[in-house]
Amino acid sequence: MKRLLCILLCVLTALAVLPGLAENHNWYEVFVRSYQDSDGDGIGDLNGLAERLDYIQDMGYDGLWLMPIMPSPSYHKYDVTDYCAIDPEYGTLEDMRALIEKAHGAGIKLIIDLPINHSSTRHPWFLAACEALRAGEESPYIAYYNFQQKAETGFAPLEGTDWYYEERFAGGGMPDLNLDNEQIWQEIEGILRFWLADMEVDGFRLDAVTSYFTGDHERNIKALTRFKALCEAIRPDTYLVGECWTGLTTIADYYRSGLRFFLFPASQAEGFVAASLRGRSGHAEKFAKNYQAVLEAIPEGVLAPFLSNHDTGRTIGSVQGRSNLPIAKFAEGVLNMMQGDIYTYYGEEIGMVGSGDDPNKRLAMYWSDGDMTAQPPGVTSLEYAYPSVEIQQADPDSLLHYCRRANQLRLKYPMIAEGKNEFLRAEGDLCVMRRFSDEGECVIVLNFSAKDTLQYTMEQGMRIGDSLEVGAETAVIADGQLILPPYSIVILIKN
Ligand SMILES: [Ca+2]
Ligand SMILES: [Ca+2]
Repeated sequence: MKRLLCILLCVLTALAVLPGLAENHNWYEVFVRSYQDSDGDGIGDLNGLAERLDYIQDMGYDGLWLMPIMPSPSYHKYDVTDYCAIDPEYGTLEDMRALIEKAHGAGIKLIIDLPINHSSTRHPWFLAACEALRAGEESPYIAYYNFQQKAETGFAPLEGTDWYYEERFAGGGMPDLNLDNEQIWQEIEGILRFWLADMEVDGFRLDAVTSYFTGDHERNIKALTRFKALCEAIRPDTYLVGECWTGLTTIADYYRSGLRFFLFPASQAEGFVAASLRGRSGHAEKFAKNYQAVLEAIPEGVLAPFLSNHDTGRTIGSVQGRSNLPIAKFAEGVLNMMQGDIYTYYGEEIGMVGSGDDPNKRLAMYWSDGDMTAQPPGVTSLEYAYPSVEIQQADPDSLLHYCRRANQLRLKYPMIAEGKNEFLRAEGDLCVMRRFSDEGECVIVLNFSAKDTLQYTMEQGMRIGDSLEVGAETAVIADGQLILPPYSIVILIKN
C-alpha cells in the first residue's frame, strides 16, 4: 500500500511539473457590470461575460477573476448582503454555473472576489445585531461585528444608540466582521463549501487582508493560514491570491500564510515597472535592481505582478502612454516577462484610461461604438484614448494584438513564469534574464530604450525562439550579435 502511494505521488509530482500543464496563469480581472450586457438593461451580467469567453480565450488569458458578484446595494458590490448568492443585476446561480462550465471547457480557471473583512450594513447579520442593540436584547449576531461604546478612529456611531461599530472603510456601509468569533469562521466555512464544492469555482481573490485585524499583521497571517487550510480541506488545489496593499517587506511577510499576494510595488505610476520606463537612461538597471529586490524578499512564493486594477489609475496614465503607443506596448511586454501569475485588468489590452474617482477606473469595456454597457454611476471623467476592440482587432499593429502575442509567448514558454531567474546583464537599457529549472531554460533579452537599437552577444548554442516588437523593425542576428530594435523583447532558446 505504501509503495503504491509512493508511485502515485511520484506520478502526480511528475504531472505537476510537465510543461503544458503549467500551474501559472495569465489572469484577467473583470468588472462584470462594465463588461458585457446580455439582456438590454445596460448592466453587464454573467451571461454577457459568457458570450465574451471566446475573446478572452483568444487573447491568451487562461484565468478569470470576477470582482464581487454577490448581492449588494452598491454598484461595486464590495459590501455583500448574501455570501451564497448572485446579485440579480448580474444573473442567477444557474447563469453562474453555466459560466463556470463554459470557462472550464475553454481551459480558463475562474476565481471570485471574496470580501470577508466586512459585510454590508444591510446584511441580515448586521441588521439583526443592530435590532438587538436598539432593543437592549441579546443576540449572537452582535458578536459577528465589533461593537463598543467608545468613540474611536475606525468606528462609526450606530444611530439611535450609544454604540459604535468598527468600520475601517469609512462611509461605505461596510461594517467590519469580527474575525475573532468562531461562529464567523463557521459561516466562512459554509461559504467556502458553497463556492468550492457546490459551484466549483477555482478559488478566491481575498479583499483587504491587512484590514482583517487592522494594525496586526501577525493575526492577519494566522487568519489567512486558517482560511487556506479550510479551503484545501474542501478542495486541495484551491487558488488563492490576497490583496495586501503595502510595501515589499510586509507583502513578503504575508507569504508565510502560504498564499500569493499582488505585487503592489510593481504596479501603478510609482511602481517599478512604470518607473523604470521613465527618465533618460539606465532603465534596465532600475528594473533589474527592483526586480532583484522582489526575488530576494520573496525567494520561494509565487509572484502575482500586475500594472493596474480597479482601485488604481490605469497603465496608460502610469506610463504616459496616451499618445505613445510603443511605451504602452512595452509596459505590457515587461509585465509578461515577469515570473509567477500575471494579472491584467480588463480594458488594459486596448489602452483604456481611468484615474481619480473609482467609477472612472471602471468604465464600460469599449467593444465598439455601438456595443457597450452603461457607464457605472458617479463617473466624472469619461474618455477612451485608443480605439475599440473592433477596430484594434482589425489592426495588426494595435496594442490589442501586441498583448495577445505577449500572452501567447508566455503560454508557449512556461519557463518565463515558472523558472528561477538569474540576471545575465542589466546595464543601461539592456536587460538579460535567464529563466531555468530542471525542465529547461530560456533567456529573455529586453531593450528598455525608446529610441536606441542595442546589441547583445549571445551565448554559444542559443537561437531566437520568438521576439516581440512594438513596431515594424524586428530583432535579428547579424555576425553572432543579437540586434534589438527599441523596446523589443527576444526569447532565446537552446539550439
Ligand atoms: Ca444586464
Ligand atoms: Ca477588520
